[in-house]
Amino acid sequence: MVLQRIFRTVIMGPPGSGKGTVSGRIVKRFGLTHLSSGDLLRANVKAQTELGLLMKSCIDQGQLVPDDVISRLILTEMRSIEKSSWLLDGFPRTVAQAETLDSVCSVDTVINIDVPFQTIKQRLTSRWLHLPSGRVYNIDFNPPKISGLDDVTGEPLIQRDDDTPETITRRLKSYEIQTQPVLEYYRSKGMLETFSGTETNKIWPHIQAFLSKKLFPQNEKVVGKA
Ligand code: G5P
Ligand code: MG
Repeated sequence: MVLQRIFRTVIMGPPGSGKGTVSGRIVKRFGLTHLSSGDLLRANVKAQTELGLLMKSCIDQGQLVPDDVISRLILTEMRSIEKSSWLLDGFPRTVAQAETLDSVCSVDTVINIDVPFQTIKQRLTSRWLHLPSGRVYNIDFNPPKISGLDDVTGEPLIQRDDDTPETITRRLKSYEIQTQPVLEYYRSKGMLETFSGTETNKIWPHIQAFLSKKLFPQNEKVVGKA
């Protein structure tokens, strides 16, 4: 199915709520271009760019990087996909970032994945990542076909330096203090759509149905009097 117009969506949720996992499904199902602030930062750390070297300790300690740094990085990347429908994952994370985003484009909808913190802690310590693509695995939920290797490329998987129990606690705290106000920001604008649960496989059909309706309203059956 071809989209009739450009569609811009943001996916939010606490660390480990499944933003990356659900984004992968949205990309596959709806063909949106995925832009993840965390993946971008990790690529900079891996490539040892000046920005990556400066931000590594911030990320490893579970703190947010400064608003101006991440905003510049994301807005630069967004320029190369401005003619595509996209899905922003991990940005905005503060009200200041949300205002910056608003100043350059209009977002159609904000998907909020709401998963209890207790569920998250268990998940993140068993997460494995394919760094170049951002593909995520989990020993319990979606293990790779061959242990330690990416299903698509066969390249080695890594564990993130910020997936230790202490850093996960700090990331959740920073989410509560700095990111939850962003949910309120979008809620007050009538843009927030929240999906709650403890299992991605149960949440996903609802997100899929919601996006189908938003992206292809013409396919919705008209129910009414004959
Ligand atoms: P990131 O990279 O944006 P977070 O902390 O927001 O990191 P994270 O950890 O990437 O979010 P996620 O994408 O929400 O989590 O979750 P995921 O990877 O899909 O799923 C987590 C695990 O659970 C995986 O192993 C997956 O397989 C498994 N899983 C999924 N569903 C289920 C399920 O139903 N059951 C089970 N059992 N498992 C499941 O940001 C990282 C850092 O970068 C900086 C900050 O320092 C941040 O801490 N940063 C920013 N700083 C400032 N501003 C910004 N905008 C920034 N963006 C990034
Ligand atoms: Mg992620």
